[in-house]
Amino acid sequence: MARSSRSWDESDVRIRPNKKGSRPRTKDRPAHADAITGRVVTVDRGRYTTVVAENTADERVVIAARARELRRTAVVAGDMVSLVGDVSGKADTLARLVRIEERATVLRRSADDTDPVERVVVANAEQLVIVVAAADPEPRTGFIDRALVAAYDAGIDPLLCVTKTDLKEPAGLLANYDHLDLKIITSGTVAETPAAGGPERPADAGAESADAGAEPAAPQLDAAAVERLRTELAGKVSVLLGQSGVGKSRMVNALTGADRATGGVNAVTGRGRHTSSSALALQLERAPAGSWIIDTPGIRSFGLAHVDPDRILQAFPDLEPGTAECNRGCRHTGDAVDCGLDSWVAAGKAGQAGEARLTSLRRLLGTGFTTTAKELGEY
Ligand SMILES: Nc1nc2c(ncn2[C@@H]2O[C@H](COP(=O)(O)OP(=O)(O)OP(=O)(O)O)[C@@H](O)[C@H]2O)c(=O)[nH]1
Ligand SMILES: [Mg+2]
Ligand SMILES: [Zn+2]
Repeated sequence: MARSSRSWDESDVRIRPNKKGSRPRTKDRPAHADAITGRVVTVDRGRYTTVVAENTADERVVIAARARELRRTAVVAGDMVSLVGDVSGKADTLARLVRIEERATVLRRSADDTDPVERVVVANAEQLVIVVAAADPEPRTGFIDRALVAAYDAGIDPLLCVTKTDLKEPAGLLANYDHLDLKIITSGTVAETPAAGGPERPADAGAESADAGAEPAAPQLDAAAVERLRTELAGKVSVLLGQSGVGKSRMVNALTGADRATGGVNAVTGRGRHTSSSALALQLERAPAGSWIIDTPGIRSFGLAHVDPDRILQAFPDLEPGTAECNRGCRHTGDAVDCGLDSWVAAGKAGQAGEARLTSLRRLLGTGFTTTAKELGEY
């Protein structure tokens, strides 16, 4: 996939202007009856890397450029597209991407809650894996709650994956979600000690190398956790989303056998280094056909400018029933009079975390819904 297509540029695929000076009519355009379907796995400077003939002997990577008529349309990882022209996938060939198939789902976010420009993160994902680290960087429930709203709004099933449990016990964080029907997978590294079932040494391996004082092997991701996640991802298209440095790419490598770069976390700022710079879809290893995982670059904030406030409430199923007692027109914000959510939470109906959950909901509902990017950074 690391093929170079530098010898091509946009002008090679541009449709010549119509000599009569009028726009070509639809019926004059090729119908593209011979088009084949590809799955966009990554996008880089106007080049779309697709996989065609998936799971057949002909499966191959085809690089494509967008046809001129699509130049205003965002094509993202996960899109299914129609390709024409040279679809051989041979070195230095370039196919033409002429159509985006209808998307089953669209995961969107905006830079902040006031930014009217929504970005499509990925298309056709069936599952959103919200990745947070138990520590380094510190987890933020606000981020998780926002991602849950975005998943709910997009009709995508959420799953919470908490990494780096070797650094910190995640119980406190997870208590927030006790009252939610949310699938949670925890993962961490384990130091591989010879006694812990590593490959057996030959009897003549020598006394020094078997010495307990030998250099311990680098900690590996806990294989059982990776397998639990693999089971959840099997047969679906999933996207991993989370802040930089939480371990998305490391997990993707473990699941796919890929060799994505992974980076550290800055000791001063506690933030990741934004190691991954574009979304990339990869096929899961040891899983049925159609099991894809999309690794994405770390994001700092999850703006929800595009989400209707009513849908935000619905993404809090532990609280939502409490609004039955509200006055008509109640907006359930902190300044609302006699909001049913207060008594619902006070009566313990949303569990021990009810208070914190209500605070989180109200932060999202805001007063006028004008959270800025700077405030989002606090989540
Ligand atoms: N201790 C510990 N470190 C981990 C774990 N998972 C990942 N890491 C480390 O965390 C660092 C960041 O991991 P990445 O996989 O690059 O994180 P990312 O989420 O892909 O980051 P971006 O690409 O910047 O968004 C790397 O040094 C990983 O080795 C874990 O379970 N425990
Ligand atoms: Mg990464
Ligand atoms: Zn209310």
